[in-house]
Amino acid sequence: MLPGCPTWPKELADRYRKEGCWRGETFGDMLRQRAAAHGDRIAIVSGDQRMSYAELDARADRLTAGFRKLGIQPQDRVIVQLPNIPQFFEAIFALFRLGALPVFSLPVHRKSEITYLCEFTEAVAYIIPDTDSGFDYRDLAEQVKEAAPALRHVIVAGDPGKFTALGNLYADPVSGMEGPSPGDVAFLQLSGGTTGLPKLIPRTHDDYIYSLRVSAEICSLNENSAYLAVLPVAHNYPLSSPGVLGTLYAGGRVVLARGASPDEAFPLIAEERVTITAVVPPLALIWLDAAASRRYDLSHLQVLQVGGAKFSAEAAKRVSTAMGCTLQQVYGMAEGLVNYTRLDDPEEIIVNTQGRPMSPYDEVRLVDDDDCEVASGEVGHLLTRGPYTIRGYYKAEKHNAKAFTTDGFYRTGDLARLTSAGYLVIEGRDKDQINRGGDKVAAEEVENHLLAHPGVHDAAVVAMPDEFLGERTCAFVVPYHSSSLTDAELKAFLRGRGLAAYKIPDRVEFVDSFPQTGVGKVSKKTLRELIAKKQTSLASVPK
Ligand code: J2J
Repeated sequence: MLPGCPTWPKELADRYRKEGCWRGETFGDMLRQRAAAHGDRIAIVSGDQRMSYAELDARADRLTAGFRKLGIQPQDRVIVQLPNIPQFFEAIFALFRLGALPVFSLPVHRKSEITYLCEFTEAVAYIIPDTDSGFDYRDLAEQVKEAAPALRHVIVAGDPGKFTALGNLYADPVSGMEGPSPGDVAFLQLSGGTTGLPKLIPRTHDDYIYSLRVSAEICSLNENSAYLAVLPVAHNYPLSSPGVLGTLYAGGRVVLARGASPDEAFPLIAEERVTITAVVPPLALIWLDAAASRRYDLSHLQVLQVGGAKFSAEAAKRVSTAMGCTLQQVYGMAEGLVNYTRLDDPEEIIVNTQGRPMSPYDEVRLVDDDDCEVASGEVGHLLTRGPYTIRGYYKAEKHNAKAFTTDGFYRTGDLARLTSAGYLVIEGRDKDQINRGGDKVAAEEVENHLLAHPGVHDAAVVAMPDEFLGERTCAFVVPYHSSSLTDAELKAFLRGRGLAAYKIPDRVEFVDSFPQTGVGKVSKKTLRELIAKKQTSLASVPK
């Protein structure tokens, strides 16, 4: 087991095995079995390219050999920053077979995030595309290498420039290689984050495959299913709920979209006869409007999943008519627990709740500030524990003591209530995070970057309501008296530090001081109210 990864106590692990949750599978075996069962069936569609299960299996084997030749060892960490392309799958299955650990980063991450990931995980390699969406990842890699010299290899899918070409690594498969055990950590997933530095989530083969299996069952996936991946596949939601891996688990077809707009996604839904896809609420709103005016055949689409942030009931009501399919609300987290509304649930539940836990072994508690259970139907802090919810972040002992209870429940930071039918309704959040339409921004991380500016005395980042994204970010800044800071200057400063674009504050408010709570802490609640009010009064000014 990788050092620094807390795991389940023996009696619970034994129970999860005995009850058949953990079946002793690994990702490497899973692909091998699917290739044996449906070798000729198409696993991945990307543009004109169609890759069968047998091909994916063989290419992953050849890449495993290539990675090994390069010196990548079991348990080595490898940053994977690839968009929705077939090489993503070849690379991760090759790493899984080797027992090396993908560290999933998102295509939007930049120098600040990637350098941190490299350093913190002591990554030996970094896998990127050459360019994507007009951005040259080789330039980014150059900056990252300078900042993290321990990084040994930059591997490029496409034109490698001065780095190593992924395409040149495929080698003759080696036999008799001992792979990882089902209980081993398979990869590190990125947490949405609430602290200055993002936390890493260790997921084992056993626990993650269990979550895929149950998710695929709940979504009725089978060999005839086609899942359209519009969100970036490295994110936990399109990766596993049931996502691309759940689809491969079920022997279905993964269709990769390079863009999420209706003009890119709708033709794919029609041509590839897509049966299920997953979006975040702002994208759902765009699709709902577009479905009325575009004449694409969406008739094969059975399920539109919406999750990652709260989907309003008003919008939820429109899905079945506008898209001609069933809405499934998904409330999940990379740390584990995922909730789904069921496909045959009554409309009232589908529209008004964020689903119920996928597994009968998920334990969910709603508690008050003193960790005492709230009365039934009341809003409380949601705590959870179960067969696919982590017991601690990677190398984060101090933080883990706060983020988990002594009996191993994860403190989700979400405020929820349970309906009488056992469904969760998300009512808010008590974590220091802004959910920008599904993109999570840790306030403290952005504040630390702001504080690095010599003209900034203090900074507090809070959410402000937004009709489209649900929330946007507002940075309240106390400048030094002598400074003549501007909004544009601060944003440019953050960009210059290599912060991902979605973390750059949408709005900056300069103030003389911060309102305080009774105990002298910055009152973010007051700041949130302040900016919400300011927005409302601005909105009501006659034009
Ligand atoms: C309200 N808040 C939600 C929802 C997530 C499936 C689906 C989503 C994620 C994900 C995921 C929400 N309504 N429907 O990993 O497997 C907020 C909560 C939660 C946090 C987790 C999956 N769905 N959220 O979004 O790790 O605050 O995972 O704790 O990115 O998103 O974020 P993340």
